[in-house]
Amino acid sequence: MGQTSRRYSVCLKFPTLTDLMRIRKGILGSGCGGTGGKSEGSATRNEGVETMWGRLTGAMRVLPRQPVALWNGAGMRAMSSFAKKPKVVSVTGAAGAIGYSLVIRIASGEMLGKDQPVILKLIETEPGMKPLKGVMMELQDCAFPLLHGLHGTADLEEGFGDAEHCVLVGARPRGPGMERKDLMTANAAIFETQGKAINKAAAKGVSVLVVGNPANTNSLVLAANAPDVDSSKVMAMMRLDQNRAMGQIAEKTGCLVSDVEKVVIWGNHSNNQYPDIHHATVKGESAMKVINDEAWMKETFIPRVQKRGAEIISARGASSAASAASSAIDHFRDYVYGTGDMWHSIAIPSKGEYNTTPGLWFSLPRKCLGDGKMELVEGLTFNAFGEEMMKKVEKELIEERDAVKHLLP
Ligand code: NAX
Repeated sequence: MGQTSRRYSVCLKFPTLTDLMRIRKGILGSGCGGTGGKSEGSATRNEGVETMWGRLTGAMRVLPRQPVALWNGAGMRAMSSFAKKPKVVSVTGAAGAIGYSLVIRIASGEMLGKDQPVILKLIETEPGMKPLKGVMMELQDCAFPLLHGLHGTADLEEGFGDAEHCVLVGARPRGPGMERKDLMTANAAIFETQGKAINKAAAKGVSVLVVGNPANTNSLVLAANAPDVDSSKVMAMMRLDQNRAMGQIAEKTGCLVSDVEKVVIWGNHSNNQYPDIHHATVKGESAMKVINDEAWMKETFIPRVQKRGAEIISARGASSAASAASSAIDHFRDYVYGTGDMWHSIAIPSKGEYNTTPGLWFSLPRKCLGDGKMELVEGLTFNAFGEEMMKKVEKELIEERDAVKHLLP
């Protein structure tokens, strides 16, 4: 990716009394931090996006400071939106299909809570800068009170600067005649560079969610190139697979998705993953007993979850975007706020649990305890079919790791 200093930004800060008086008089309307600004009326069409965002600075300054009703994942409560320090969230591939859906939801407070201001740093390739401008304009037009800063850049260190959470969506799509292996090498190289930049520029304690495929092996490459980042905070997204599996079980049993618990996606975000319902419950009853249809599980459910991405492409003519963005939101919200005894499939480096090869980003069931703390669900057993599925997906992850060995320092 071209490393340039090209960037766009919106700086939002709280108004002082003097600012408010000047805004009222129409003499403050553009420029970060309110210095040297033009009035809104004086900006012309050709002054560019920076100037338009400068206008936003003035507009948004007068918005907050009002108590608002908030939802923070634990329930409704009233609180000033200024109670918390803004968190920096960096998103790569922000102008792509998933990114477009994702950044709006982050800025609206769905990921980190409706009382948590955010500063968004959006990272794109050079060709992605133009559509990114458009995405940023839309973010501006949403007038989210929680959006306290907005920056767009192709420069990695700038984009990851002080990031507390990173959602890495940007990756190359598979081109004509490109083998999976070629795509893997091309994308893994992106994550090597991004790992180095995160290591250098992100905040201490940064947590990273890798969405770009192959997500599990990209996570491995990223963590290997970010030695100062806690590798257990580098996670490959499996939540979409989990949500897909829950949706299928809800449909099959005629229940609500919220009635379905303890579904596990073992292994990789790929066609070889093992969506496992042996421990799952529907309204507290064993899903295996409620469904009572092993053939459906093996011949319909598992392949459907594994290949859901392709099914969506053939129906929609485009890959899953809104559901992937929604799953990234679910993942981070639950990771930050915790969900008690609920199980989530999350891929972080294996320590050999469930006889998996240490160091692979092998998805296992975990409980989210809040503040990024997780606990492995232990003691689950497999039948012969499950053992075979586990071996198959582990073999795939080992092959992927071996294909990117040259990128592991
Ligand atoms: P798009 O092609 O619509 O968007 C990708 C965006 O990333 C583009 O705007 C592109 O300019 C940007 N980009 C490419 N390289 C970049 C780099 N080095 N730095 C910053 N930005 C970069 O793809 P989209 O549908 O948004 O999918 C993005 C990725 O998510 C793909 O790798 C896709 O395979 C993966 N997915 C992962 C899922 C998961 O569950 N883990 C599910 C959905 C999705 O398939």
